[in-house]
Amino acid sequence: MLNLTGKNALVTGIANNRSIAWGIAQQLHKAGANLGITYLPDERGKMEKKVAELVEPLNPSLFLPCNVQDEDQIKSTFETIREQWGKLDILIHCLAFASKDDLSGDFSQTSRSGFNTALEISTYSLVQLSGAAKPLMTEGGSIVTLTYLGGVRAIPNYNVMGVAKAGLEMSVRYLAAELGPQNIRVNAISAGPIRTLASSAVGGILDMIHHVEEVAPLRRTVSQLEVGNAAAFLCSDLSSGITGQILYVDAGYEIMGM
Ligand code: NAD
Ligand code: 0WE
Repeated sequence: MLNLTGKNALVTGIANNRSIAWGIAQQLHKAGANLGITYLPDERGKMEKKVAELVEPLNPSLFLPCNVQDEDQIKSTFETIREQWGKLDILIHCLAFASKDDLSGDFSQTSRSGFNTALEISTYSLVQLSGAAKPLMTEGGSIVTLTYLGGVRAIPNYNVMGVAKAGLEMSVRYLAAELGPQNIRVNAISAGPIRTLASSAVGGILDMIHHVEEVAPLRRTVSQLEVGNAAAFLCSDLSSGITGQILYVDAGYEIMGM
């Protein structure tokens, strides 16, 4: 049923074995997709080594550095895809960043540079990567990004990231409208809180997780692999009629009023 054999999938946002992108990569691999993995390079090459070791069992046919703040790295990533693969079917956008200073305290005190950085890395990067992917998705395609309820409701301390996610969700709709005629679908998964590198650095994340465990209809949080399964669905022909949507994978938390 869920079959991604013959599909070329680029997965961004793997930092370690807790990354949501790692859960997605595993499920895409399980469904038979051919993987390309990008990582955020650092000066000492530590990230490259760590991510390379982690993803080795998935036999990625491409493994490339891609800092979305660097136009040249994006260009060469898609140039390599064109040369090595010829076509791209699936793009997973699974990255976000805001300065830690801007993820607590008063939202009104967000600096201009902090605001710009958060929206550049967390929001504009989807537009940028989708624009680069478009000419390579010659047989149609599926683009999936990750969002959070803090883009729709005011969640304490999410602050500038909430504005970034609101922009991301609207970008999904405009991209879906533009790319639909080329049979490229664009959707977002709104995941409930999960302990990852990004979320663990946030004060109070454990309290939020305990709150979800008490209130969500399923009385638990979700796992990276559950998000991965939803992503595999959105990348497969099983979801061929779905585009421009925000799919909540949050154990039902979003429907609750109290
Ligand atoms: P993570 O830290 O594992 O992933 C974030 C990734 O962003 C890392 O791989 C990091 O290298 C990458 N990144 C940061 N700046 C970058 C740049 N300039 N260029 C390229 N890559 C860059 O954390 P995660 O929780 O798996 O986050 C993945 C996505 O899921 C994010 O969009 C996040 O907002 C979203 N999300 C997370 C949760 C949660 O509770 N963890 C919930 C809903 C949505
Ligand atoms: O999108 C996210 C995480 C986003 C994030 C986290 C960090 C921490 C480390 C972006 N940038 C950074 N920068 C850092 O330096 N989530 C949905 C997880 C998350 O983050 C929160 C949350 C939740 C949930 C921040 C405040 C409140 C709740």
